[in-house]
Amino acid sequence: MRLKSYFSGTVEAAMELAHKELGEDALLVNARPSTPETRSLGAYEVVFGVLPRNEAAVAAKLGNASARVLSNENLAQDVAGLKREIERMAQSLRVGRISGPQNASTQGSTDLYNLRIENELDASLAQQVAAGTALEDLFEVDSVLGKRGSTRSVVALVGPPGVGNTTTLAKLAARFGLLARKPAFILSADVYRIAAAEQLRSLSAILGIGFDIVETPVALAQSLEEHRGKDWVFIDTPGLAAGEMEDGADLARLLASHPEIDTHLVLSASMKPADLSRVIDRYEIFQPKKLLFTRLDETDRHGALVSEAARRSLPISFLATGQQIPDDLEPASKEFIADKVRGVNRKQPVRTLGATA
Ligand SMILES: Nc1nc2c(ncn2[C@@H]2O[C@H](COP(=O)(O)OP(=O)(O)OP(=O)(O)O)[C@@H](O)[C@H]2O)c(=O)[nH]1
Ligand SMILES: [Mg+2]
Repeated sequence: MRLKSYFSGTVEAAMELAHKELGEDALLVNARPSTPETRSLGAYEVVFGVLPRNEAAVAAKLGNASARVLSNENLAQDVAGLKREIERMAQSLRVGRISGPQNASTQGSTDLYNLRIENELDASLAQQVAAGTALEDLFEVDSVLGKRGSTRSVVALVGPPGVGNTTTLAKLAARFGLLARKPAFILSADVYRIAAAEQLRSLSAILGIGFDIVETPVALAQSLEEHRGKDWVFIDTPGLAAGEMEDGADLARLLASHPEIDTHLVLSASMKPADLSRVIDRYEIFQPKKLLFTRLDETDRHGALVSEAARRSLPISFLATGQQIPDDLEPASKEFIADKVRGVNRKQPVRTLGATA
């Protein structure tokens, strides 16, 4: 087993260099902030291992390498112990999950690999975690519905088509409207998908909650005024695709200009990180106050939830985990999300939704 330390400004840059020089099979053994003595060489010391079967090829390649690669004599002394550990890691990585007890020397690399590659956490956040920041400190959650201090809760869900806007609204209305046993009302501003609005009307009837379709932002504003006495108002909006944002501009202005309205941007947790980021960019016109993620049941990669919540400084409000109304919805919990990103399976703590309001 050959070990090489790379000093670099970022762990990613070191990984790139190591993969170029040592080959794609190079194993990330450890990543840690440089010591004061070695800091001038780069902010991070990242150690890679080359499995015995690849050593000859790498040795030949390294003969011509011009990059700064430092041998670490101390690490060489630990080769025998590390070898066993690295082989165990390699085996774990092949099956896609690190498992079992780990010692401190493998924890950093395991975290980094899991966070960055397996869970698609933003590179700089993954580095922060590898350097000791708790995942839970990177983002916020807030599942209190409505504007704090307001006498009533007005909640609007906005988001791209098909992510589960209407289903989630129905879950919220069913659980809060019914549990709280306070007057509630559902307004649908979705005039594009009348069938879906009619489904919501039927559900409202079953729940004994008032329902109306509002065809314009002006009608929505009037309706909000009309239902001033309702403790809960839930507003469903049409899912707007990239090319339809202009159609939603008036609605966006109305929702953004009403400080009382608690607008949640509904996003699918199974979207690719880059797409997720683009969707959030385009929904900025709605000035959402929270991010709500659906389809957690459809993905094992949760890093992007934390990346986006951190990047936008927006709390995560709820997590939808399936199609069942009202069961498959839970208030977001930091521990649950952080465990998901770490690759640990933990059941979302069961909390009474009504109690959070
Ligand atoms: N697997 C899974 N499916 C979900 C979830 N939430 C909603 N769905 C399903 O996604 C489909 C679309 O849901 P809708 O609530 O109509 O989505 P929408 O965003 O309102 O769609 P449009 O209004 O047509 O843009 C339905 O089949 C839902 O049952 C979830 O958390 N997990
Ligand atoms: Mg809908």
